[in-house]
Amino acid sequence: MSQPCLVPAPARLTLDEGSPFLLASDVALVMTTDAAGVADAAAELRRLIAARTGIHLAAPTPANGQEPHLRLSLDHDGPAESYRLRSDAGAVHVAGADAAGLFYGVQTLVQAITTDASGWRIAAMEIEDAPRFAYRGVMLDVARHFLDVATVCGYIDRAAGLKFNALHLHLTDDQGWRIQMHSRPRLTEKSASSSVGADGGGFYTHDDYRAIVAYAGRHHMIVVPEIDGPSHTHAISLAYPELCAPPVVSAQLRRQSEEDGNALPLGGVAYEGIGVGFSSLRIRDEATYTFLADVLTELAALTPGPYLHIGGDEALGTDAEDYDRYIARLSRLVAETGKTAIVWHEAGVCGGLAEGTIGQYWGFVSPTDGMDEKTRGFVRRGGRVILSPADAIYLDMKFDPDSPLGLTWARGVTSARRSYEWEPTAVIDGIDQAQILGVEAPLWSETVRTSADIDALAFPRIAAAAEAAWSPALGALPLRTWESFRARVGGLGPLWRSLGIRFTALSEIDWT
Ligand code: TNX
Repeated sequence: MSQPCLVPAPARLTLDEGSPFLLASDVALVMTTDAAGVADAAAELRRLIAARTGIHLAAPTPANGQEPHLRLSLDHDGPAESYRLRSDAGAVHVAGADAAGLFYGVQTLVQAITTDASGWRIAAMEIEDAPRFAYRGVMLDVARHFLDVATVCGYIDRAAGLKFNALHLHLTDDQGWRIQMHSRPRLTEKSASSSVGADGGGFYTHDDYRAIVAYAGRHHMIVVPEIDGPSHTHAISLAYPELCAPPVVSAQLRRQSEEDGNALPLGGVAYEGIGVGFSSLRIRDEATYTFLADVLTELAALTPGPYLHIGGDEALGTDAEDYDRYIARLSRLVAETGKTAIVWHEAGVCGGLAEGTIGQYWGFVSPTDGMDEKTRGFVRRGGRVILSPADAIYLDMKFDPDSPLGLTWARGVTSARRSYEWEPTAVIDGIDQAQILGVEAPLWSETVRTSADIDALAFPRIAAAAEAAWSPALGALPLRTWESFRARVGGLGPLWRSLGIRFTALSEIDWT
């Protein structure tokens, strides 16, 4: 019996000699409790088994000793989000420490289904598994191109299946504002219809956003909304020009706009190019903070998760003192809403940064330009760090030089191997396991328009990010090696296909 292909690699896996469990339509699905979350986990299991095997299991029943059965329970004694899975010829038992743990155990069970001439089977084994990091994120940029609710929910399905638990939505940028604000209706009336490449726009109503939050919640994911500033704010100027400083149009931005035929981001003109850093809010004007307080308060009320992201990246046209002033005000505004701020790493050395602010690092696996020093600033202020090393897990980097999808600024084409072979505790000196809140894989959407584009860029490299976020350290287990990963991911091809994931069949991966 070949090894089951599990991604992310579980913390402990012991294969038994015994006969496998045979999965067929006579298998009972047993729930030992109807506690919250168990019925959802059972529904997820039935859905996934039907997709993978075509077998439609009967609705779950209370335990009655009948075999063969799949049993779901909530009696695992382990940390948050952990689970235990035991399988033999008679039964498969998944026990969660909580509803999230049970959900993750179900994902593992489905990955473990293999097939041969005699049918569908699950190897006899025992797994004890728990996440390494508490925050395991993916990010979608819905600003450069708007992505509709169905597309976002499709990505939630995919990410939750890899045990991610946070969806960061980059809701605002120069090219568009994507969320309705009752306090500031002009934002979606004036600032939401543009995108990179003039592909049209869009925005989420409150109900749309609530639908995403609820869908994420059923998949044990929080939503982390981002309102970027003080730069990446040109779209705001279309609705509230009085809040925005004149754009800093560099020679480079001018050249680029000529090359790709985009209008310069001048007053009242939508920006549909891919330049960054030219826009800024008016940092010394109180009206700016009245606006931001309205927006953050409304967004906080819509968002059950504990975080609001305030951007802070690439403020190229903002001087250091003004930048500091903005970050100080915003990180405190977020604290006033009862949430914790997350901010890109540039803000780590700002004097006024609120205590406990979380920093998100987007430099390389080997830091350059003092980005490591900035990131250590968050820890000095009692905050922790989310790692998104761009040359490893920016999923919008090209996987193939000849594909129109993807960018190349983070050290060119990013192979799956480069996505995989990095260790979170080795990125920034002085930032260790305890200071790392987690790992997040962003997907910026300059070149992304559709769900198929997302799949092609994200899969399979998203699996490498999942493993960095969930599994023990690189090299700490026989499974935590590139050779093991390329075989395990390869084994997921049939499952991904059955779920409609249009992954890129990179030649580095050992597809089966
Ligand atoms: C950098 S890294 C950005 C985004 C771009 C992305 C493209 C960071 C925080 N900002 O504005 O969309 O590169 O890869």
